[in-house]
Amino acid sequence: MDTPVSLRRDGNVAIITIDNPPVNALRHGVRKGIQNCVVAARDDASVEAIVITGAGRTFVAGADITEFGKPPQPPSLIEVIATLDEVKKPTIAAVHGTPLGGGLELTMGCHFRVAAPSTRLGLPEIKLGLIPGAGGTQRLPRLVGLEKAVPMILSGEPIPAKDALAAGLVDAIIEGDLVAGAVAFARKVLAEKRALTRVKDRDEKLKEVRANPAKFDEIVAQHVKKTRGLQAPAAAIDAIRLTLDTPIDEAQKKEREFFLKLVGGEQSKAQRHLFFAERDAAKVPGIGKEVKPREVKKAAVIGAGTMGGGISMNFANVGIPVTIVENNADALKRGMATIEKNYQTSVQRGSLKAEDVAKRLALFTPTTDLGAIKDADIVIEAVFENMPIKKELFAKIEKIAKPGAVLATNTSYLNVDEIAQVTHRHGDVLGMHFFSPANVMKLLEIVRGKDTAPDVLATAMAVGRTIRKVPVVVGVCHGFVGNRMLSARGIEAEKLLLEGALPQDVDGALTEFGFPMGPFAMSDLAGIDVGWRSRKERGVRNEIADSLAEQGRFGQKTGRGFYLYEGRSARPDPEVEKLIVDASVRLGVKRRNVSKEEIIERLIYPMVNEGARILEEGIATRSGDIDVVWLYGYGFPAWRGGPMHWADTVGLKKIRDRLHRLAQESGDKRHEPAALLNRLADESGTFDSYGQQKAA
Ligand code: T1G
Repeated sequence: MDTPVSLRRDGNVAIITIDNPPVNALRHGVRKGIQNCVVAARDDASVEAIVITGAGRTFVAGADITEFGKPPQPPSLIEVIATLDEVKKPTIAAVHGTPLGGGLELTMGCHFRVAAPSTRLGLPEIKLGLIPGAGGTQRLPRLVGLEKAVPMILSGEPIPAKDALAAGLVDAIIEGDLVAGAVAFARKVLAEKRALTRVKDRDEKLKEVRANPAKFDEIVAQHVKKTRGLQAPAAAIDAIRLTLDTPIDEAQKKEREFFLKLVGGEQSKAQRHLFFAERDAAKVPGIGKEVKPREVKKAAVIGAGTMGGGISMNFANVGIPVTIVENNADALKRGMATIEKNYQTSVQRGSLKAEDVAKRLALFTPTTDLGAIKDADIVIEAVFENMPIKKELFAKIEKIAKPGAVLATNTSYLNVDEIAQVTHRHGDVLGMHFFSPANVMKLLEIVRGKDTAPDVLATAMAVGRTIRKVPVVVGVCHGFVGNRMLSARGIEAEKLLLEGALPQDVDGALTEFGFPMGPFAMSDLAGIDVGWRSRKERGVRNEIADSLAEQGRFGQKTGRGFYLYEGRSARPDPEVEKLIVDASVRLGVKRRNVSKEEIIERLIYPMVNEGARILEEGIATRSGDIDVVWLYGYGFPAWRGGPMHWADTVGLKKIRDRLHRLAQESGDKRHEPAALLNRLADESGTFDSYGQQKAA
């Protein structure tokens, strides 16, 4: 018998407890259970008040996302809340953990909300490409006002209990036993004969904006971000606007229409795919709960350059002491100055308090003595991307580092197994590939070497989560997952320039697609010279990028690259256009018109093809892992779900056929469809179904 909801009594108070681990999601059985219990308590004359609470680590964290897209089963959440609305006895929601989405909406069917001190309350639907669909856009503004509700709904970010109390979202903070406190609160309401005003009937906080509707647009303007093609933010604004002039029952119907349109749309499907893909990425084959991570209380980072400095900040930001090593005092001084400057920038932006900067800087031990890493639990090397230099350093590190220390390299391309070979503790070595700026970018590619010990991998994953990164485990190959696919895109981008496109055409098509920036603007930001030097080492040439570098055009840092720069603003440069046209002539390439569609196909299809090879080789466990890498490491638009999910929506047969034609037209073997892509295209399969088959 499925009984995720129970009803018990504490004298004249009925207590309804939702118990559906892990996060009390509102699946069908839960909604039905709540409905039945509310009706039972409502109709029991001996019950004078009702408390609704959740068992386990959190109150209801929302609707059950896995049920979206499936046939609806009554009662819906709206029906459950409507039942609550009609209860003439005090109803109190007692919340802890993260009452989110439908969970918070459920509480807004109650007369009162009380919360444990550490509770975080919010409506995160926008992160799933949705809007609140059970009254949230109408009821939250009635409780906290539009100034507070608009940013909560548009950002999807939760607020802490004390802010919720101040805003009127909760009526009391309960220290100690939450349910006992809620029952006492209920009895106080009864004793004081407090008015039982339904949330849906509370308009006082809407009066000011209703009197001056233009104020609503001002509020929205303050909080609406650049949405680059996202549908949910506009729908959320349209729904919230209904609070100004539409009776709530009618407004909730409209909200529901907006919600249903989004839930059936590609964008929300893509963002829901990423929600689960991010959680699946944390599940590493062969690393079950029985594999215990090693304890990490002290970290050491070798190299205080851009990457080393950013990596070190991650540890200090979460209170872990970090030794940062440079091979000379000047470089160390520069590195520490950059770290301090980064912190001061956060203070100016208001995302950090001045006293926190001092606390964090106090956790740094800057030194030029490599010996100082001797008592670190994890050592991360972030020196120049050069194999001989890294090998020489690892040979030294392993002689100093204490037994059991995890030895990680931040290489972005090189062979981690080859680096491990210079040590006598291969099992302790792996890659931890951070992305620049390392103190900001959330992605962490954890490179599993062929001898990396399971508990070392588990330690790196745990450290990754502790420093608030999204860790994804990848195998050893050139460029791992992200950079390997990026190279496939980069080669094609250069070819498109030779064939007729200009940097602004290619970047324009990609930003229109949803990326924050295109390959050439990105190259100018990272520095054209970085790729140029590594290509020179490998004896390969990108005709246009290298010609620019040879002219000292390194990008933003020299004020000119693929674009001309005034500060950060870029504009096309006729000199670059001439350089490109001359290169086409020099290489005998006849220039032609290149459409946006072709640009997108030529940039992303080869990435997908490389992604398929990466899956075949087992460098990535699931296609979802690749999507998470591209979301958090390269700005792939979330509403497209990542390159592999997007490919599934385009259709693998179409992509395979286009790549095949491209291979024939260009003679470039790289475009020959990967075996996996061929197979899935022939079977009308998807990368997602391939992942499920493998997981089964
Ligand atoms: N539905 C189904 N499964 C869920 C879920 C949900 N809402 N939330 C979490 N899970 C699963 C998750 O996949 C994982 O499974 C396990 O629970 C633990 O999650 C009508 C339409 C609550 C802050 O968007 O943000 O309500 O991997 O690893 O880090 O208006 O989960 O173990 O098999 O993330 O402690 C709105 C989503 C839904 C909140 C906990 N709610 N969840 O974080 O654990 S839309 C949300 C979270 C809605 C209404 C609308 C987080 C968390 P597995 P976890 P965590």
